[in-house]
Formats: sequence, C-alpha cells, structure tokens
Amino acid sequence: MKIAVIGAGAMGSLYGALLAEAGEDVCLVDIWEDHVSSVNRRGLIVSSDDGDRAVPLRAVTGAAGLGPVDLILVFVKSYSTGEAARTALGLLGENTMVLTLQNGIGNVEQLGAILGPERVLAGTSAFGGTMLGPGHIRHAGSGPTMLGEISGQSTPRLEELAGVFLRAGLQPSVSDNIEGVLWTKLIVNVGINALTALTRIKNGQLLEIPELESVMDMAVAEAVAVAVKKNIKLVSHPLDHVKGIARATGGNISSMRQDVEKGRATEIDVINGAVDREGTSLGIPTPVNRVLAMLIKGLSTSIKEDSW
Ligand code: KPL
Repeated sequence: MKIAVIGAGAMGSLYGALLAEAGEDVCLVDIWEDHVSSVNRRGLIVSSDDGDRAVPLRAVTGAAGLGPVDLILVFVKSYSTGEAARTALGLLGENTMVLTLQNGIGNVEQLGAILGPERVLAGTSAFGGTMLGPGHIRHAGSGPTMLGEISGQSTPRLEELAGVFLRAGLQPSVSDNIEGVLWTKLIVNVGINALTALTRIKNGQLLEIPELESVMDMAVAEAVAVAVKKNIKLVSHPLDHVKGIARATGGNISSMRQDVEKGRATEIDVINGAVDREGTSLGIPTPVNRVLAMLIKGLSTSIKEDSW
C-alpha cells in the first residue's frame, strides 16, 4: 500500500517506520526540515528497550509529486488539521483513504470538509512515542490501534487497512462505534492532560493527590454528561477507564505537559475546550473544563514570556 504520513512527530514517525518495515511504501511528510533530511540521510533511528535500529524511510517537506497514494495517515497536532488537509489534497486518487489517529474531537469533520467525508476513517492509538531529536524517536510502548468507519459499517477498505496494520504489528481492532471510541479517548485526555500540565506532575501522581483526583472526577463527569446528551456510547466505565490509563501510563509526562513546557501550542481547544463548547451549546454546565482550558491558556502564555 502506498502511504503518506502527514505529521511526522514521534507518533507519525513510529507508525511510518513500523509500516515501512512491514513492506509498505511509506513517505513521511513534515515541515520540520532537520527531521526530514536526517531521515533521508540515515533512516529513522528508533530506540526501544531492545536497542536502536535505523529504519530506511523516505521523507519530504511538501507533498508535490508524491501522490496519488492509497492511504493518508494524519498525525499532526489538531490545531494543524486544516493545513494537513490542504496538503493532502495533492495526494488524492479516486480511492484514497484518509485515516486520523489524532487526539481530541473535530478532526474528522475538518478533514471531511476539505477532502470529502466519504474518504475519512478514524481511530485512536495506544502506542507511545517520544521525539528524541531530528530523525530519532523512542518507541515507548505498544497497545491497540482502534479503527473504524465513521458510519460504523464494516467495509472492504476497513478490512484491508486492518490487515496492513496487523502485519505491521500495530495491533488493529476494528470498531463499529468509532465515535464512542474517540469520545472515550477524549475523556481520558480531559481527565489527565490539562491537570498534569498545570501541576507539572506525571500521569500516575494524579491518583496520589486527593485534591487533583477530585478535579479529575469533576472534569470527567462533565464530559460524560455531554457525551450522554449527544447519545454517544462510551466503550467502558469512563471514570474507571481514565484512572486505569493514568495508572498504566503512571510514569508518562502527558503530551500537554510536554507541549506547555516546550513552549509549543497545546491541544486544549479540542480537549477540555471542546467539552466546554459542546456542553454550552447543549445546555450542560461545564465550568471545570472551562476553567482548566482558561488556565492552560494562561500557563502557556506565562511560560513563553518567562525569560528570567
Ligand atoms: O494520550 C495521552 C497524552 O499524553 O496525550 C495520555 C493517555 C494521557 C498518556 O500520556
């Protein structure tokens, strides 16, 4: 399968490497020139508990001349989804699939509006990756890749995709309730990301500090109320699920804490901010999510301006 991965951060690069090692024809697309040139020069270096290996991969900073491809895998941060979709326009063939494994909600709709809703599939990833430097990532953990059609249908292209992911060791699991899967992941991020970024703790410590655990409970309860009002079927008991993930990823620095501390934009608008927006439009009170979103905006600004 000819695959373009748009957004070659740690996760995009990791998926690209595993798919290439399984024999797929993969190209990474990213605007980070140092990363792209390093990958082209010496392959992508993947470090893991088993040691380091170089995975030969092609990478480009723009999509000109690359398409058409069979699959566009979108892994950019959610605030760059519109830009990724415009890049993807040049890669479309008649049957090109577009798969988003990004955090937050709203990506499916944005990609569909630009590329055509019929092309878009969605999912979540439980793999862990960290960017160590240009051309160098750490494969930090593995877990299921949930995949599904937005319609919930089982289709030949979904089966084909699951087969490709299976051969690459990406542990695919096909769902007929992908909206429920996306919201369940959203609620994990709602409970963990902003709180760990604000207090600068590791995920597991949220469960050791009763005050933070109760803010987590409140933020999750609001998000669950919004999901229930939208008739979304969450795939497991939400609060237990969030706490289980906080425990399982106890040593992790959440992606939002990393973004804040590195002075990068965060995904707050598609996580706690999105819960607040949806809640407000449905008449569900979401004050905890609103305050968390506001505090993250304040923290991001103060960290950027903090020069002493
Ligand atoms: O998805 C994550 C993130 O950091 O964005 C969790 C599950 C919270 C793991 O760190």
